[in-house]
Amino acid sequence: MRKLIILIATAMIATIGIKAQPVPGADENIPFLMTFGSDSETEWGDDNFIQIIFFAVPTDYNQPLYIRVFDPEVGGKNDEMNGSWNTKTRFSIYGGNGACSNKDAQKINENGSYDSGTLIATKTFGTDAAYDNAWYTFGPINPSEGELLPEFGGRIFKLIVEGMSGDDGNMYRLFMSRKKDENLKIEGGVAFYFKYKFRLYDVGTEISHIYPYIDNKVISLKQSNFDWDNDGIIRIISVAKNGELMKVSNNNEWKSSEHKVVDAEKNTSWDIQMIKSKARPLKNNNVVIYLENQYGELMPFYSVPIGGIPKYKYSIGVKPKAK
Ligand SMILES: [Ca+2]
Ligand SMILES: [Ca+2]
Ligand SMILES: [Ca+2]
Ligand SMILES: [Ca+2]
Repeated sequence: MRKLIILIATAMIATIGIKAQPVPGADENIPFLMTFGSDSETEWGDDNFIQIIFFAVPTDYNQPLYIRVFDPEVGGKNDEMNGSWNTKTRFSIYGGNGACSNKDAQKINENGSYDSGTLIATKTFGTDAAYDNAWYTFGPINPSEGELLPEFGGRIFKLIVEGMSGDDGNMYRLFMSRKKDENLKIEGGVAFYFKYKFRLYDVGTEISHIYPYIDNKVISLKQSNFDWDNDGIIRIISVAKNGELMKVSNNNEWKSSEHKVVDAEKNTSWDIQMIKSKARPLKNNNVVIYLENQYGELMPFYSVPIGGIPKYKYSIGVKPKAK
């Protein structure tokens, strides 16, 4: 049975993988990932100056792959200046045993052996006009160097982004590519993460999304978000939920809320929508969010929704009257 579930999950990841390699994903509608320098105050929106992103490569892919970073440096366009530019950010790619399966790599507070696995490539960026508003490419990487974890979609690579020093905000985007100099997706590839740090759009008309997959064992989900600055609402759309609200944090604080899973939601994705305040949309709003199941385990969410974007079904969502 477990094998069957893995096969189904792999097949679903394969079908959604077509547009899965940009991070943030196209369906997430998030402008940039974000990591601040380690000397920053957390009230700029980054709670601990580390971001971890995983990439899954299907086991039948045997060509070189590349992990590309848009605007890896901190300066010029896109980034957030605090005083003067003085920030260094290190990007490191890991594969091999433990890269993803080591539980320290799947925790909220990155400490312990979160850098588990085998280091494949690393580069530290300061301010660098050559990579401002432009791509830097890691690779070629041999796909066999990834950690084999079929339940996560194949061979897994881990990208750790660390703010090493300074106090500015690094904005960047990622792409797992078949080519060195352009973004060409790997069929069936996907990205996933256990904790996500990013920039919201500046305008109040944009809706950003994350898509956790609700597997059979999840009966309740607890979300925690940081430094949302009360910028609008966060709500759940699923086959059975039509806008259930999640608690939203203010400046430099965490807020959590717990949400029950109903049977109809098992083996579907949730669409967690982040709807900015139309009345007073904040500029440069950096935020953090993560999700836990009822065991306190972090739940991965995917760069595209597994099984597609869920739509509310009136017949499921309407609760029968109590007798
Ligand atoms: Ca600075
Ligand atoms: Ca820049
Ligand atoms: Ca940048
Ligand atoms: Ca913020």
